[in-house]
Amino acid sequence: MKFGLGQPFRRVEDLRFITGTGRFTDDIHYEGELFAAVVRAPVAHGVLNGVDVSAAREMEEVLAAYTADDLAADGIGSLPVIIVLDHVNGEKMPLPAHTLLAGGKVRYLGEPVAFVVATSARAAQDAAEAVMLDIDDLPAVVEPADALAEDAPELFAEAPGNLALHWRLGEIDAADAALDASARVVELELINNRIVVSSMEPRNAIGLYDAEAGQFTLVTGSQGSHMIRDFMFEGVFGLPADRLRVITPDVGGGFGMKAIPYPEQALVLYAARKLGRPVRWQSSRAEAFLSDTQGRDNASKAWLGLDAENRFTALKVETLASAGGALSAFGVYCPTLSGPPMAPGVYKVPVVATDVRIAYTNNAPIDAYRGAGRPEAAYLIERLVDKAAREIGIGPDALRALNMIPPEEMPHTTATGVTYDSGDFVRVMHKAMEAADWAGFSARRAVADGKLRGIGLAYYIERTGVPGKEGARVEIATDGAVIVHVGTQSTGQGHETTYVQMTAEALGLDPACITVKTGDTDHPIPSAGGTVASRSMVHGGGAVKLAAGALLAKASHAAAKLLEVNERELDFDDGLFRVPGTNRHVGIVDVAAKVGGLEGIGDFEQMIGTFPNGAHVCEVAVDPETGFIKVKRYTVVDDFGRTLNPLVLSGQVHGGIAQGIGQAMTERTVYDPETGQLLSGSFMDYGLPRADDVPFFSVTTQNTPCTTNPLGIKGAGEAGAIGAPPAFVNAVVDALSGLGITHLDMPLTPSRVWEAVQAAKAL
Ligand code: SMO
Repeated sequence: MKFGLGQPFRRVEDLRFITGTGRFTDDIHYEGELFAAVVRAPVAHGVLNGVDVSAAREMEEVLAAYTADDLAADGIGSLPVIIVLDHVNGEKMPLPAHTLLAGGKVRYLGEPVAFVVATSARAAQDAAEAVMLDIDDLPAVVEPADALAEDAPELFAEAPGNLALHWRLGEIDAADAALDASARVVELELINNRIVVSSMEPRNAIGLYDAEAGQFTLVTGSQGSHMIRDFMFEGVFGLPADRLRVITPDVGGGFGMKAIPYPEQALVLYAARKLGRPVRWQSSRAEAFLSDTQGRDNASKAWLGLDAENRFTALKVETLASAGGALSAFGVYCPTLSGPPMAPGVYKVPVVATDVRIAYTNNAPIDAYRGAGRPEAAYLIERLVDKAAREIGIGPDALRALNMIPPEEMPHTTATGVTYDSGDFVRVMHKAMEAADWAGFSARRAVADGKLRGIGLAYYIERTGVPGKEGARVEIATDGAVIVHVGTQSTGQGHETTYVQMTAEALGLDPACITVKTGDTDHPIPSAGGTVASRSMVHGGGAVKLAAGALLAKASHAAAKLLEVNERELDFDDGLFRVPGTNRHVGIVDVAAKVGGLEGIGDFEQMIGTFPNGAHVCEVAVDPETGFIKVKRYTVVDDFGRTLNPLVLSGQVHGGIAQGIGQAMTERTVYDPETGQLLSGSFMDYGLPRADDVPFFSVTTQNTPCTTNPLGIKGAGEAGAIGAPPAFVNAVVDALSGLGITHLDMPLTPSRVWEAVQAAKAL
């Protein structure tokens, strides 16, 4: 099969993107459209005595300036909290309202307080600056540990002590007992640093309202038009979801941050209804730094027990996490349901317990970021295992191999209740070590150029997918055009290519005649879950396979009639139905033309996650004089179950590694601890990795098919960002181990490394 699965088919969308002819939300314009600007809190914490919009409303070109009072008067509701859990003591977690505009108090720098609409973007911006805020400053608190301290300033009356959630997985007492009985306990405290998502295209929204039909339309960059509609609309407007159509055109990056609804998406709809004209809002980069949900931001203490034979006996983790100054839709998901179940990684650990406290803090809300909790779990266990190997004095690979779940024990249910269906971890690890020339490293380490060299190994596993359904519809029109409708949303992953490949293979068609349509709640598909948690190829792929199969069944029936044979006598290959032993045949496109078009619908359900896993090997050279780290080599071997397209797949892994190294080496959101002012509010101050910060990557696969997905696929989108931080930090710690350094917290910026080297030398 020329263009089928497994082929390095070139991305069909790239010509559009690299020639500047992509169509993003900001490229779409409507007659009579208005421009909105958001007035944002200039302080991190304060009592909002008043918002005076009178001067702004008087300005030329300005049509409206809305405050929380206006929204309340119109009965506008709050943003949703999708993940709601109980405290460990059984009490409900508090749910302070996440209003579209702040009223009464502001709780993070950049929180929206007013929404100004004018006939030009410039006029809206000028008017936003004319809105007068009367705020009494309150002390701010930006670190979860500080927020949970006795005398901390309280953000929400509903959340005493700033405790958003106290949650637990497993029995702490049992873990303590198992640790007490262990021959050795290895301890580690580490920080998973707060980072900005940095999507290439900042957020945006255009609201339209058809007063006659009472219908809203929202055009917005998102990770799934259906998700945004279903999560946000009813709760905010009190109207049934079918009154809103959401359209998502091309999107420049989401990484979890665009999976959730934002105030501005609801505000453009509100303003469009009030003003009877389209209202558009485009975030600036500065606003993105302030108001996009951010990732990670938790600190953990962990204890790993080992017996006399170095087998793991128990793992206990205590985590403090930040929620930020408002509870985002999946705000509590990452450090609870997502990360802790994956705490034991690929190892047999009989007893595992995690205690998590999430605190409200005066900074941007926290939500999903590429991996959304699983990177934290992988970072923790892979740093811990590495530290254990160093304390014992055995190779990091040897300790891992000793404790890895062997393939003959699959499926394996962890102590945290997760069932891995498949995987061959030792084999993948050894293949990666071979590809990285692990054996040759001691010679490379010996190079006498003043640099300290180190090699780091990390083995990640993650759980992909959100249990549920995904729909697809495949149509062949009478003119031969093939359209695939799916509800997942590419934000750069190349879905137009991968779904075309799947459909081309299933129907034996030329990829050039297949078009993929996504990003519209009006698409005729039975269900849609959007693109999160590396689920698109697993769930959307399953849906497309079902839909293509349904279409093929109809086509086969029709072809048998046309060829006047029993359907069972037909062969189907390369897009043709043939009667064996004769020259009678008909193409599937001709069948569609003769019967007035064909369609197939798939509604695929997968309730079990897939478990991509793999080994990352990172090699670094650290300059002890400057603290500068050069990544010399980077090697990955992944188990993605089945490769659909090796080009697209490596692209996913490359991007993930860059983001993972970014978090580990250069990225960190910095708020002033006293005032909560943002000190890293632009790319001048925030260290996004650049091309020369990373080497060429060696990325290959050693696949073991997933047994719970009909295509055998394991999700691949987040993987690179999960394996990279522990591999990188393990490598740097290895390089500095001669100085007695056993741990460094991310990001390993030159100053942090230099200071650690100086401190170690002074000892
Ligand atoms: S971080 Mo994702 O969109 O689950």
